[in-house]
Amino acid sequence: MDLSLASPPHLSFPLETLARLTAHSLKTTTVPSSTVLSSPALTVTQPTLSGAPTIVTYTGYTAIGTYLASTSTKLHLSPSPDTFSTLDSWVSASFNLLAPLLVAKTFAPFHTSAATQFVASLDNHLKTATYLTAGPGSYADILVASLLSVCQDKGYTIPAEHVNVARWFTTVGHVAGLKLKAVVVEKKGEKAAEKKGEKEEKPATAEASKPLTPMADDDAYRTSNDLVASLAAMGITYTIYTHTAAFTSLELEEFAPGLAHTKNVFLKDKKHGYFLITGRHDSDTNTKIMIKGLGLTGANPRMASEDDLGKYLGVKKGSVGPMCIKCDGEQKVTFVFDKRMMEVDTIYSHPGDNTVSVGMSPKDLVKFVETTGHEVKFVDFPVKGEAPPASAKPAGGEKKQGKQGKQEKVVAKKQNAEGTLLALQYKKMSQFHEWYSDVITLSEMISYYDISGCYILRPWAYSIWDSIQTWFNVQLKELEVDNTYFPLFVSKSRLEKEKEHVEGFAAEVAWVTKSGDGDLAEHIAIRPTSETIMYPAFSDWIKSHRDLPLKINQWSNVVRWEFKNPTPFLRSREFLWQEGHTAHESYEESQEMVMQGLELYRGVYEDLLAIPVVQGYKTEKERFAGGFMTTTCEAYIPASGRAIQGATSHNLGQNFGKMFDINFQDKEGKTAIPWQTSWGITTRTIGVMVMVHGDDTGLVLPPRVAPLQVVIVDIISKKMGRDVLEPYCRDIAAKLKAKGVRVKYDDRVNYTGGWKYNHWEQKGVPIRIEVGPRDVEAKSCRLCVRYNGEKYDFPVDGLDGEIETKLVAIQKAMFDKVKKERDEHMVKVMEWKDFVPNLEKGNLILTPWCDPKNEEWEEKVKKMSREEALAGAEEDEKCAISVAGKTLCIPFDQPELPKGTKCFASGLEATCWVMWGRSY
Ligand code: 86X
Repeated sequence: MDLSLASPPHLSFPLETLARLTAHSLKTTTVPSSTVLSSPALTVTQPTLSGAPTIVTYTGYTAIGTYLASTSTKLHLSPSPDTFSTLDSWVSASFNLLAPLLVAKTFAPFHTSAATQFVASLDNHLKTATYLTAGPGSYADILVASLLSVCQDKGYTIPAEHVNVARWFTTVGHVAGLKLKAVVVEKKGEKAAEKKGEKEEKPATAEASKPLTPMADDDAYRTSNDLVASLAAMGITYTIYTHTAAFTSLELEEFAPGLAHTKNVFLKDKKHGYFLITGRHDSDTNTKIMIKGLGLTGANPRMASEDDLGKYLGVKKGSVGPMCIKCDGEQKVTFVFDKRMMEVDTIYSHPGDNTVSVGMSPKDLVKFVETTGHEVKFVDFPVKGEAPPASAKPAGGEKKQGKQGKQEKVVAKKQNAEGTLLALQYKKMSQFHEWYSDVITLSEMISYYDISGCYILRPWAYSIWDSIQTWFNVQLKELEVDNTYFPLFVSKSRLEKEKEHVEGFAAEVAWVTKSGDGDLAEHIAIRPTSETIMYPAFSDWIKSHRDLPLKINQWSNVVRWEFKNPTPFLRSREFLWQEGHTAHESYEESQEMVMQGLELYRGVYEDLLAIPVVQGYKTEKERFAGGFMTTTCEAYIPASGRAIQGATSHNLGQNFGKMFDINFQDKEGKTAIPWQTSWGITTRTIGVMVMVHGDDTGLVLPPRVAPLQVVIVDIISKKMGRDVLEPYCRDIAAKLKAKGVRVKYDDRVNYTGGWKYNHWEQKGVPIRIEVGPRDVEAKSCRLCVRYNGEKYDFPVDGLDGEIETKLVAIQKAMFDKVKKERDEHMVKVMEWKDFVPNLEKGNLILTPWCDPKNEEWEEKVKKMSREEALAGAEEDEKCAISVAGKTLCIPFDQPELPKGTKCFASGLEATCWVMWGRSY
């Protein structure tokens, strides 16, 4: 299967140029200067071992890929169809946007602005992904990085704020073995000061994460650094990279994600002497595990002093690496090596200098250590956050809990050296976008995927969708709407039958054009919505007034190939939804259905997700063009000051009936066209919930949709162990479960209590119950409320009742809290001059309006507000969402409109109040 949008693009740029440019940027030593590239096929003159050159010709992307592969042994190319289809959008976007810059002799502002637009979207993508497609060596990464490198050669500077691009750029160059020139990170000097409106201070991490940059001249370094010189002497293959001083392996991870670094600890033990432990950055190089592993009796090693560090390893604090063992001529130090190290291809460590990282195979590293006369002692250190091996003592616990046989791999969350979970790195109010990404990943709702705009909904997210579905299905039964399922595919002729419907959407339709190698005679679209799929069946099914009303619903996925910035849940290329479609005898009946549909959506937002919405009509400009009238639920996200369309319910009138020949014999025997409705709500709901309720600690879930409503965590100590705490906690859990509370006793022994608190807070569980020795003695427990941090003790007797009422109270309080916030941001504006200042404050604005059908003035307001707003600030690059004010709806609930009130924009007589805002 092949989506036409993702099939090899018809580049507006000649392949010849691509080949030339790509070659140009590949300054690897293995590329001979005699390389000849021509088009449309690519001809490469390659030296052979015997010295006689061979000429190889390839075509298309394969050519470039193969060529790139031939220039580097480290390139991991996987030319599967998948790789091809996923790279194309990035490659074609880079070409289209960078092309003017690549061919320009001198730069005009528009040259760089197109490139910067591209770099901004790249940066945005790389905020949440390490690479463009699946892995480090994908064609997309290499081609795009190569093109950027050419732009740089020509003098283009990647704007300093795009630190993600900078990091990715060097990493790709690095991993792929390409010698890409480092990104010049512009110093924030006068230029920045010139900019109006002080921009946010660059976060400290942006400064710190100066990426790895290849050594300008490794020959010089090789001779100046003894350790590296000895590698060369031993014939060990290695690579050297420079970076700003890195004091921890965590920093290195930031510089170059995806690479394996060492983490080194130098210890002194009174009885057993000195130890240098070299572990993988993501291992738990716990000394207790080392002691067990090496069978050291009576050992109690401590961190060695800085003096000792200098004396035995010849380095300063922060620069220790395994190669420093060479200094220990007297063999005083035991070298301990993490077994997991052997799993990686290349391991990076400091050669006694923490501005440099040297990469080599772990086998070579072992060989190096052995030639210094040290025996390498291997220890089986666990992955950080994973259960320690059976032989080790579990954190805080007494009983051993080894998983004999298969060792389960747990993906480690971000943790610090002590193994405690790291908090969110961003603040909701100051770095909303980054915060959001952190919350949805750390709460285990979302995993990223290698196709832009597509995300994995993990159980924690899907479960919320599940509870929305469960509730919704009950309501549908009540309304006598039946569930159905229609095919995913739609033929071209059907899709295009109703012109107005597809108009304006055509670019978003994804097509299947092939099966296997063969082209399909008729291209098949993937449903962006199902009107055109369902209504031909309606035409078959509806013959008489007795067949009406017809009320069906479908839960499904739909695909809309959006080009606007994708955001998990809010705007994804594939999403899940419910779409209701009904047909009725009369307009009145259809209109009743429209309102019933909309009322269900209010229920989902307000009653389940605890998010207030404003219900209303869309204006002529904003309604669904294929129908006749659109109603909507509009939500508000205080942290971004933006509104978001929550769900819509349409009265389709008789448009579709006419186009799809749907008609029936009415009660008088006359032929009539039914009145239709359609209504939908999507997984966007989950994103809105995260944005509205989440806080600086992570997700905050309203009890009604929380996968777990209560989590029980016990505090094990010497004073009271598992034997007492476990039955106590299980008893509480059973009592709550009996009342229908979704409860879990977190009985894991390999995590500390503190870790668990943090974990479940990040996941947003409404109530945590803590049980410690004092609680057991008092026959009580401690309740901690997630949304407001409230903590109180409660007796176990009667706890089930307390929890039940508390969950209801939390649900209500969460709604009240955000409603108050929303209401504080709802203002009335009577005159144009107050409009943009209120948009700037992130307000929802009610204005008197001349006419819901006055599209001309609506467009004018949008345009004028954008211009006025941009004069004072910069367009929000990160979210690529507009600063213009849009109409959100004409609220059903209309304030009084005194006679003679004028429209705030046109000055004409006002007929209604309209709600405006910046929106998603
Ligand atoms: C509009 C209308 C309607 C049923 C709903 O809003 C609720 C559930 N459908 C959907 N719409 C399109 O019609 C549409 C059509 C194409 Cl071809 C497309 F590519 C994207 C679309 N997006 C929205």
